[in-house]
Amino acid sequence: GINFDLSEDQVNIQQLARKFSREVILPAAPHHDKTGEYPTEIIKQAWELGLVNTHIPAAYGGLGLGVLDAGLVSEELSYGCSGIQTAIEANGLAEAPVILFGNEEQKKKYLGRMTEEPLMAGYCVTEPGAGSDVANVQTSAVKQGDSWVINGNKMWITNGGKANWYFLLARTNFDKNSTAGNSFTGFIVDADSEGITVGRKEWNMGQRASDTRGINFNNVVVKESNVLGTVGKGFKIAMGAFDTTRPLVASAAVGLAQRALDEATKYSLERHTMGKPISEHQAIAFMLADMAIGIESSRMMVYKSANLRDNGHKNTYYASIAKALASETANICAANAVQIFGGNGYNSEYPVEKLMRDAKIFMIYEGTSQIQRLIISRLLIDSYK
Ligand code: CO8
Ligand code: FAD
Repeated sequence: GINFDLSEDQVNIQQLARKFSREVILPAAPHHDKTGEYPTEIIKQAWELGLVNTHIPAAYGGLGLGVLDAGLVSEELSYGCSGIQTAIEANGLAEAPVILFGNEEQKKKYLGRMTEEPLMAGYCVTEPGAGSDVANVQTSAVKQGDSWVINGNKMWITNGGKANWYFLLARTNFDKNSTAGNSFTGFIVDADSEGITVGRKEWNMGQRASDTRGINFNNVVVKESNVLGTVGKGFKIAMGAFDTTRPLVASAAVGLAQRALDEATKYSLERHTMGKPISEHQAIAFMLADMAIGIESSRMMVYKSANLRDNGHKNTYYASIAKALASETANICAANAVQIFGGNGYNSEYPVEKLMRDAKIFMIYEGTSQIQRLIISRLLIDSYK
């Protein structure tokens, strides 16, 4: 039956992540936001505590945590700084295809090294001309002897300039009549391969601690042994990863939303107008209530979508609902927090303007809100046919 209690292990990892986030990440967040400096030292500390690469199975040196466990961690890390959390969780996204579709040798080599040293990884799917429309990816991989030669440009790659290796999606079937499900192949590419040029760090609206870059692949040679799964079946590999990671993006959005609610509630108790704390003006109290409604329902959708995945059920529909709901809730909560802080909310000496800038990307990366609705509506309508 349904049980909303977390296990003792889950409470423990949640507490560990909470303590680390509030004591280490949160105080450092403004510095990384202002400078864009990559949080190498913080990631190293998080890695030592087991808060990075949480889903790598025990056989390859990891903790082998489930999606729900990882969601508890990502919510807490994001509470401190969603930019730092994104840098950390981008590893999980790059690793997901390898965990799901890699062979023993690939897992040992590429997952194993992530648990031996605090390395980063990146997921290279998006291109300058293909973001939502993954089926339009143009990067090509052509077989030559027992290797593949990769050419193309990827864009907006998180950890782009920090990664040790990339998951990369490339077109391998050039027949115009071939379907998306048969046209692409997933590769593991070592980041120091000859022919890779990493672009500048992009200066984004928010989540500035995270490293986002374009990457050019020019005649990059990848061995056959680095093909993930079956040649031609990469689209499903790239999509399959999202069933694990979209609940985690949603949980990070919940973490940001919770931070906004905490900051706004505390401020509303301190700030007085018209002879009373602003929390006693119903207009403010109801904004707080709306934030709580959004956060509690988003968190439940995170738990549900993660729990289904952990129990081996198809969760695409719920992962998209969780992602759309939580990312939009985070934006409403951050905007409400700025409103509740008044003029102070608009100023960078206070924490909430950063939350508002950081929140927007949750509605864009790992599939925009429109793409989540496309996935949800397709599955919904199909279920009525
Ligand atoms: N699982 C398995 N297979 C799937 C899935 C799935 N979830 N979804 C689709 N497929 C299969 C289909 O069954 C179909 O197979 P077949 O050809 O055999 O019938 C094939 O894939 C093609 O599917 P569609 O016909 O549905 O393909 P469409 O071209 O219509 O488009 C989408 C599908 C849903 C629009 C897809 O292109 C999509 O998801 N777009 C959004 C892309 C996206 O989310 N990009 C995110 C990039 S990563 C990122 O942003 C990282 C953020 C930073 C890191 C954050 C830290 C966590
Ligand atoms: P477009 O696809 O051009 O969309 C433009 C607008 O049109 C959006 O509002 C979209 O919702 C809407 N739209 C598009 N198609 C439809 C449709 N069929 N129906 C309705 N509306 C539609 N990608 C990676 O591969 N790896 C990463 O690590 C990564 N990290 C990122 C980090 C950051 C900071 C950013 C900004 C992006 C990152 N991305 C990454 C890319 C991200 O996933 C894409 O930006 C996103 O999927 C949207 O693609 P796009 O930018 O090409 O927008």
